[in-house]
Amino acid sequence: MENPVKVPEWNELLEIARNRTTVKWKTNVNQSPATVALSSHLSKMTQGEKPPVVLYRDTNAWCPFCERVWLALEEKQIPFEIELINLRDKPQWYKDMVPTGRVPAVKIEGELVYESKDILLALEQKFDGFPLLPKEPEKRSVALEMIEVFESNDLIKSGYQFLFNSQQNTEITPEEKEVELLSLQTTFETNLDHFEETLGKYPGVYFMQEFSLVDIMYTPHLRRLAANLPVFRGYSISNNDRFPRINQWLMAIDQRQAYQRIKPTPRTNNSVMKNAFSLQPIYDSKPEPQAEFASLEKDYRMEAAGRLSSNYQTLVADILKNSGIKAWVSQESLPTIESVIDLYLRRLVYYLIEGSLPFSDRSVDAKTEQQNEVKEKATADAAVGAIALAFLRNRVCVPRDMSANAAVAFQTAIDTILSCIY
Ligand SMILES: N[C@@H](CCC(=O)N[C@@H](CS)C(=O)NCC(=O)O)C(=O)O
Repeated sequence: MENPVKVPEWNELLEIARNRTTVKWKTNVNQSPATVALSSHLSKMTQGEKPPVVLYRDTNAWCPFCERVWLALEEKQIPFEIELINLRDKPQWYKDMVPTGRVPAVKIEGELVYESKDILLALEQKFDGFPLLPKEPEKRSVALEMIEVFESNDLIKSGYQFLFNSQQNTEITPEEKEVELLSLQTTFETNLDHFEETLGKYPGVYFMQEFSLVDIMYTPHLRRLAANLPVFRGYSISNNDRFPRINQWLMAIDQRQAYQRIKPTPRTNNSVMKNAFSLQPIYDSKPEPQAEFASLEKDYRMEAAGRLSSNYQTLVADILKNSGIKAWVSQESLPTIESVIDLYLRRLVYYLIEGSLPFSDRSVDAKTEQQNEVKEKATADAAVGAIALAFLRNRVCVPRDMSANAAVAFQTAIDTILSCIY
């Protein structure tokens, strides 16, 4: 049966989505990543004027140190350009430019600064709008001291030791492993107790009275630990009555406006651990719950729709190559399969834009032979569509491909469409 509504073509879908979201991105077709979110404050620049800051960050947007700088730039509403550095194949010019060869680095009005802590302090010194350090001298020196001692602070180190260590040690028996894990957990919890206490020193949810660079120093690492420990160690910071202030702090950070387009999702944090660090999830663990409300926000649905539309060729090729479909189809039927995948991706985008599906994937009643053929074709197409969508659902990497809230909208939309297919 013909679909009652024709699904629009890609250029039309892209235009609608772009016009309905506030987020801006750059498209690099045939490169990875194909879309890169731009600074939220570029509109402050007049035409032809260069932003005052260039941020050099990792291509995959996994680096917690880059996240600190990116967050500070957004909090301080500084317009910036982005240069992506592929850490697996660093360009020689970058190695020549930055003595450590590491990311992040920035150029502030042409002047190079590297090391995330030094970058945060330099930004604070050069841009006084939206201050991220207390004005009052005594509090300011407390904040600066906390930033300085961060590297020697055992909290993050003990958290990562709890997450990684026993897995790397293959020589020991399961019983010894259990004892070791318990000891690592106890050390980490003692450090969390101290963190909990420190958060109580000033009124309000943050370290200092207001959100500051101290919070930014801790945010990326603490959120990664909060997302990964439940999955790989069965240990939750977020649902733990022992740490009420830490929980309030994590929630307040998560909701900050400037963080919405930058923060990774727990799911992406978990994938990085699985894929880049070969950690094994514990059998019965579940990822931390995602924020349901986000899927309803139109701006984020449009972002998901727009970034997918900017990038559809790469996605169709990726699905064909890596989902397993290709092994089951003949060379001659590849173009047909490709067009079915393309159609299902457009349906997904249409759903994100409109919030409804005016076409049905459920089988039609087949009374005649001709209807039967149509039904068989529709069912076969739906099977390909289901594989493509199920594959994509877990493929999205945040914030590299889209923001966290857009990814929640994207995954929720896929779940809805899948439930209409079978
Ligand atoms: N202390 C540095 C750490 C930066 C860092 O370790 N960056 C990693 C990525 S998460 C990196 O560039 N790794 C590549 C390399 O070391 O060559 C900072 O705070 O900026």
